[in-house]
Amino acid sequence: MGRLVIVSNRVPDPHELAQPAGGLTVALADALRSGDPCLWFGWSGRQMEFEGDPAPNVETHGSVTYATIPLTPAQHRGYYQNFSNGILWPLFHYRLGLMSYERADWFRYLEVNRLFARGLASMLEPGDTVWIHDYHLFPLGQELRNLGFQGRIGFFLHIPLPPWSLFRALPPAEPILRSMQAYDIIGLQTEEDANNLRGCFEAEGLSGADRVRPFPIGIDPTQFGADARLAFAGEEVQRLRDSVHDEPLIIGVDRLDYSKGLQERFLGYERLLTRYPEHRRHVTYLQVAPVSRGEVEEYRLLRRQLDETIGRINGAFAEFDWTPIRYLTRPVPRSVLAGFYRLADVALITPLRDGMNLVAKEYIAAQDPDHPGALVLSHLAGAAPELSEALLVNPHDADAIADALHEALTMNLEERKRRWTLLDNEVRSTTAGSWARDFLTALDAADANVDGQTPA
Ligand code: ADQ
Repeated sequence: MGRLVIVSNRVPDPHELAQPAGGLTVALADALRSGDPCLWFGWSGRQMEFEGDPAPNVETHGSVTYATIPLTPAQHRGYYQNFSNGILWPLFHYRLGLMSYERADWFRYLEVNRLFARGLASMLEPGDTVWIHDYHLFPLGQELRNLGFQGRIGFFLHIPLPPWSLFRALPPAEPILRSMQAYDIIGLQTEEDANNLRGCFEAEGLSGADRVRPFPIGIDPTQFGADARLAFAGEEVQRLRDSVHDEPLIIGVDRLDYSKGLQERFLGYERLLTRYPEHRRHVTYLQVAPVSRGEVEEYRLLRRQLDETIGRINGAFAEFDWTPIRYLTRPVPRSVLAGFYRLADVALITPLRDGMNLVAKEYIAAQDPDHPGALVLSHLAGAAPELSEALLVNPHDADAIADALHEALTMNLEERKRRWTLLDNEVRSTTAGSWARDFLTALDAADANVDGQTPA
């Protein structure tokens, strides 16, 4: 049997794999623990000038071999900052107005995908199964086919995929969709995303709709629950608990990203304080939002906007002994966050669009079954169809957020338990491990797809 070969833009630090930090690594860690030989290929995170193709840096830890290559500063800017995060990310999160397209960036994106393909092809063996992740690497499968690789190649998209009416605004829409014909299986987070991709293929007259399937990603709820119980007894949770004096705590945890709806969320919380003044001087909202992609202009602007909004709300509503919003842009270790989730009475998670949103699932897994908190969740998160027993809100509607927060803060224990039990069953039914296994089983069962053509 051949190896599993995982390709993603970033490769986790092998020393941190026992305590992985990002959504993708968390989910894949389970698949890797099986002990079968695996190769993980991607960018090293380093930028340097080089001539010709850089040789991959190879390190083996247990059954996993990590192979990484550097990028030049120009490649990093064009492929990663501009095309992936300045063009694909906003468009795929339905924010066409934030997309700033330059053809030169598309060429860099292709150049890096070809660089990845050449670096990886030199390490591939005939029986290998390749699993490519996310929007940075759409054309990689086709580039591997062009170099003669005939084994199975699967692709999973972690972010939403917009309908054709939006997708077609991307100047290289056609070559990107065409390159996806090289995949034997294409996984998306939700049925809606899968339907959108099928619609794009159809609009371009491409086959491949039968290879598109939803595979909603999950977490490891048993492990996360154990982490939460441990952290709950720790010093940080004790300090947080002492600081709120048995008053209600609302928590939000997101990367500082415009897709997460933070500005709208703060306005929704402000509306709560205006329309339900009984919560003033009692409730505390803790938002953890570590800075992300700080080199992209749009993210710097967002950070300034949030600083101003929070300053204004705190200035208007605070008392000398009470602050309505606590805001951290420093990262908090996941092991501590898990305890904060368990302590919080309400989680407020209102992305304007989100592929899945693992924080929502982590909050559920962290709860005490005897005293669970309530989840307020955007109906535009990929997690919403599964987590339908949450208080679902439209994240653009400040009054809807205020009403849902009030309902969450005043919900009786019986109703909280009823909803949480159903939510917990959902979170346990699709885990990180089952997600990876389901995808790989489907990929294994797919007809091998040579030269991007489905066999007749
Ligand atoms: P993200 O946009 O990063 O992921 P999300 O799924 O919520 O969004 O979070 C990923 C992980 O990062 C979670 O495990 C969370 O605990 C951690 N994290 C988030 N904020 C943190 C913070 N402030 N401090 C420490 N850790 C934090 C992308 C897509 C999502 C999709 C995932 C997985 O955008 O829609 O769910 O990939 O496919």
